[in-house]
Amino acid sequence: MNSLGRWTLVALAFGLATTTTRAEVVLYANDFETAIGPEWSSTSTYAWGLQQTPADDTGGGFLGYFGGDNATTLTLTDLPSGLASLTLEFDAYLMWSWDGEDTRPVDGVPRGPDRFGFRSGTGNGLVAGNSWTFSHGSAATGLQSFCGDTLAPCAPTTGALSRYALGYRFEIVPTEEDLDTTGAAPMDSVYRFAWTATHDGGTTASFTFFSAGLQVRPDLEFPYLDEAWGLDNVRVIHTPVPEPAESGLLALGLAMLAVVHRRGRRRDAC
Ligand SMILES: [Ca+2]
Ligand SMILES: [Ca+2]
Ligand SMILES: [Ca+2]
Repeated sequence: MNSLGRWTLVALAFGLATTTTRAEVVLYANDFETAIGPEWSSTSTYAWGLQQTPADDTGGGFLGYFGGDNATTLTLTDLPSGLASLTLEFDAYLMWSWDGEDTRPVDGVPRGPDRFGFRSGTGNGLVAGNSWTFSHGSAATGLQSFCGDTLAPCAPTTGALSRYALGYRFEIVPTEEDLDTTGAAPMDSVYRFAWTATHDGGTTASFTFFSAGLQVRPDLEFPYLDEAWGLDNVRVIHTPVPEPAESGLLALGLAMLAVVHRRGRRRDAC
C-alpha cells in the first residue's frame, strides 16, 4: 500500500471513531403494541392500559386513557451511570372535545382551560414542567396556548403532527352556543415532543405526563368521554457530547484528510 492509501485509511479511522462515539443511545423505547411494563404508574382511579385507536385496531396501540387531572409516570431504574443529560421523545394522543382556553361554563362546570404537559422528576435536573392548553373547538371560542413558532393563543390543533387521523368521533347534543359544531365530528390530534433535560448521572430517572382541568363525567361508564389523552412512541435517549479529547481527534482527522487531499492534488498536478 502506498503512503497516500495508508494516510487515507488512518484519516477514515479517526473520522469513524469520532462519529461512532456521538451516536445516540436508546435507553428506553415503547410503542405500546405489545406491553406496558411495570415501569409505568398512574394516579388514575379508572381502568388504564393498552388501547387501540379506532383508525388502526391492530397496529394503533397506545397507553391510555387518561383524563381529568390524571398523571402517569415512567420510572427508569437501570440507566448507565454518569449520564449528564437525557432526551425524552413521545407522541401525545388527544381525543374528543378539548376546549383549550375556553372557560365558558356548561352545566355549571367550566369547559376549560384544558391542559396537557410533562415534567421530569427523580434524577433529573429540571423538575419544572411544561404544559399548554390544547383545543379541538372552534377558533371563535376555543383557542389554545400550544402554538409552535406562532404567538399564543392560536387556532385549535396548531403545531399538531396529525389531525383527525386516529379515528375518534365526538357526538354532542347541540346547544345554542354550539350551533356551528353539531353532529358527530372527527375529533383527535397527535403532538410529537422532544425534550432534553439535564441528568444527575444516577441510574434512576422519571418522567411524568399530566392533564389538568379536563371535564370528567363520573355518571358515565367511561368518564373521560368528553376529553381524554394517551401516549405512544415513548423513547428516552442519550446523545453523548463530544469530549474535548474527541474534539481534538476530530480536528486531527480533518487535518489528515486535508493533507491527503493536498497530496492527491499535488500528485495529480505532476
Ligand atoms: Ca403504537
Ligand atoms: Ca369538552
Ligand atoms: Ca374541557
